[in-house]
Amino acid sequence: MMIIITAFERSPDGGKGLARDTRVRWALEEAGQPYEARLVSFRAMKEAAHLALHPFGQIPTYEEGDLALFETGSIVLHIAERHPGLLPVNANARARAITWMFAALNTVEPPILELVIVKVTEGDKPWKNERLPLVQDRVRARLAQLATRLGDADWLDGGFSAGDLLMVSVLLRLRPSGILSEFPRLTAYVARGEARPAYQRAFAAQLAINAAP
Ligand SMILES: N[C@@H](CCC(=O)N[C@@H](CS)C(=O)NCC(=O)O)C(=O)O
Repeated sequence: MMIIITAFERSPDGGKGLARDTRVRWALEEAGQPYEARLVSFRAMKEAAHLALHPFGQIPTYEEGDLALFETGSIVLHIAERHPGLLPVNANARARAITWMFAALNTVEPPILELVIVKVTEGDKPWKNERLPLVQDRVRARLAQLATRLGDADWLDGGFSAGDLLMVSVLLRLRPSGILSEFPRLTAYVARGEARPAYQRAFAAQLAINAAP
């Protein structure tokens, strides 16, 4: 059964891999699963056909036969549970890897999203300049904790897992801010993720769409 995901017809980042379909593509590439991407415009994302798949009118979605999923955490977990390579076999190690998936999305991603909101969505508001340093410091605090836990290890808990896949994906969104480069261990961690052949294929696939005339 062919897997179909949705992605932006035109990604706001112009194809730098920051749209969230990249993390789903990456998981599918790690799992060796072929897929097709159905591209949606911003208008189509808010129309009934897409809302039936994604109640919040966003990308990505994931369809496989009669299964339809939304939310990248759920989609990556679904892929990781069905195919080897993204979750350890040992039950406790698997539970810890899933914990890192939640940590990426529930603890590390929210302050990073706040930063995007202050800079972009609320970029013209009078409070921007007062709020920005507060949000930047909240991001730095989280990154410092994460860098301490990572230490000199390559990955968060043993071998590469879906936890790392989501954590690297979340951290990548920080790169344009320059904050990531304040944390050499995390910079190297993200670079290790990006160097994975599966990531490179995922990145190239989304870039090809956005580079098309
Ligand atoms: N928590 C969701 C977030 C999905 C999300 O924010 N998608 C963005 C693209 S990266 C989107 O569709 N934005 C357009 C919109 O919200 O209208 C997930 O992880 O799947």
